[in-house]
Amino acid sequence: MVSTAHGGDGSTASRAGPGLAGNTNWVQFADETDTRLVADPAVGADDVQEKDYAWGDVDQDGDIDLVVVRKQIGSTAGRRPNVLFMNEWIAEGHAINGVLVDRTEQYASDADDGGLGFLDETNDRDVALVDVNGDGWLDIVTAVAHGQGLPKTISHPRVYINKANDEMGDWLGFRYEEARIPPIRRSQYRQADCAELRRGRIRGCDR
Ligand SMILES: [Ca+2]
Ligand SMILES: [Ca+2]
Ligand SMILES: [Ca+2]
Ligand SMILES: [Ca+2]
Repeated sequence: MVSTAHGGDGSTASRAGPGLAGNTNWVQFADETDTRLVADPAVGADDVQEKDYAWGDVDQDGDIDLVVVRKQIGSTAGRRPNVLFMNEWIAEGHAINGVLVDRTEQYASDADDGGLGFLDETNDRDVALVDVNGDGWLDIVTAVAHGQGLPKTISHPRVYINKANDEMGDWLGFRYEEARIPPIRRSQYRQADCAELRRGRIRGCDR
């Protein structure tokens, strides 16, 4: 049998029950990119860069937001800015609920190193959402692939702290805090040009 789930915006989605276990058409997806992704095509629908993703409710308003870290494709030194997509609804002026809007400049460009946070060109290969400082709000941790010879802020992993809400209840976004990652000695990397997050620890990768 096929059951139908109704979304909060009036949309419906079909879901197959056990009786259709062998049916390859048990679910259908509709391409709604044009109406659900609001961004410059170069960082949105037409983005050709290498990407890694993390998703979670970063502003704690009940819907899932999307973090995208970007770099040039492959094991290369090409750096690219990242993107924070916020999940926005009719209440925020959209025609439908569930629209991912590029809010990088508004919510992810704060930094204490004099830079522009997510808008800095970084060679990020990995990203994770985790509550680094234990305040109940998801923070962003990124790890780079190549960074030799570049300043510490570019060559090292980064932590972007979630600034939570202000006293009015409005979410404040993220701030890159440079000192959250100490300088990492070369000996701490088995391969100095490649780092990734495993089990919550920063380690060199084996590739
Ligand atoms: Ca959210
Ligand atoms: Ca939202
Ligand atoms: Ca990047
Ligand atoms: Ca936090």
